[in-house]
Amino acid sequence: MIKKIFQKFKKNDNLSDTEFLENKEDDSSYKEQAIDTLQEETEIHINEESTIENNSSFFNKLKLGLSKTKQGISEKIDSLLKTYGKFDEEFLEELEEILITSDIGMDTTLKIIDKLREEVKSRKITETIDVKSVLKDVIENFLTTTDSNKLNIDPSPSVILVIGVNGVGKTTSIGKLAYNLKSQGKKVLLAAGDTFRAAAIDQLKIWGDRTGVNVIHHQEGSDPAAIIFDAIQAAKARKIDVLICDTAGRLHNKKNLMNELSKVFKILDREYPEATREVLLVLDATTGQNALQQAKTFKEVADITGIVLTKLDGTAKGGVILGITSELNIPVKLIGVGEGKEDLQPFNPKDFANALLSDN
Ligand SMILES: Nc1nc2c(ncn2[C@@H]2O[C@H](COP(=O)(O)OP(=O)(O)OP(=O)(O)O)[C@@H](O)[C@H]2O)c(=O)[nH]1
Ligand SMILES: [Mg+2]
Repeated sequence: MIKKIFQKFKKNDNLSDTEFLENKEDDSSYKEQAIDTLQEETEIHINEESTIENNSSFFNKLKLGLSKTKQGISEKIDSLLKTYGKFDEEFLEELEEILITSDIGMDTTLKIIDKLREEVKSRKITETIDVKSVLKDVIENFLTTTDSNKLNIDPSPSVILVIGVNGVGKTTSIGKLAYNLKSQGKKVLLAAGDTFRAAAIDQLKIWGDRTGVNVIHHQEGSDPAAIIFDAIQAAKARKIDVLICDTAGRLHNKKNLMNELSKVFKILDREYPEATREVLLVLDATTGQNALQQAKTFKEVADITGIVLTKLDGTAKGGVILGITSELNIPVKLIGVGEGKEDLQPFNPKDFANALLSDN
């Protein structure tokens, strides 16, 4: 192995293998340099490979993650398109039923139907076969809000506060996000702001170990605002690009939860005003219309800048995403499609509409 490494350096030395090895075998600094270079090259190679793999598998993974929701919407729409030749009010009524049962919600469904009717008329479409692409456009439009879907972490430093009720997937999403940002070369730090349960702190520490990211934590029951304070100081001292803060989802009551959040916001305002701020509300797609209700409640107390919609892989209720974006005008920024560290994807309205209504 060492010989192989040395051969990489031999090019510049004009020596035979044996001479080279004899000269260099006991030169430890040379050895270290050679090993470092080889490791670096291997890493670059692995990263290149995984980027290529990610690009080609990205859309497939999204489709796979959405397979249950697709079964609920896409397959039913396809069979409807086959049954009805003509685009008429009866067709629209059937479509309305499919959308409502996919958890898109009544209000949003009616708006989608109205928009579809309008678009079909203006594009002079009469055959149902041509309706699918119009519906894709309409859905993409409903998923698009005035704010960008891109995670707002530039310029550095930035802080991401992750909020949401218990069990929705906050800590898991933080772990995945830390992995994702670190892979992009960012310096990431985590703050264990959920002090309500000891297990919550341990869970974040496990993600920290898994992703090689440090976690600032105190003990169970300590003041979350104090942890956020310490984490901000650490982030400044260590020149961290992105500080991600976990928060409790479960407290004795809603009032306590909201008070705790407002204390955390005060610390952020006072101690880290220069940081680009992102407040992500995590919602569990499997809870359907309940997720919409949670979003409305949190919106009253927090300036939510984006939504992370988790567990899309385990539900046929992914349609709720349309209700959330169109009713609240908050962009979905990330979606969770599994429990692994790579199962968090950036959200893009066009890709999502295409994956949802794709033919296979
Ligand atoms: N299938 C699937 N499971 C997920 C996803 N995201 C999170 N989970 C699972 O959901 C469960 C709850 O996730 P947590 O990250 O602990 O949720 P939390 O919001 O931090 O919960 P609390 O700390 O109790 O407030 C865990 O078993 C996760 O593995 C996802 O995108 N897909
Ligand atoms: Mg948690």
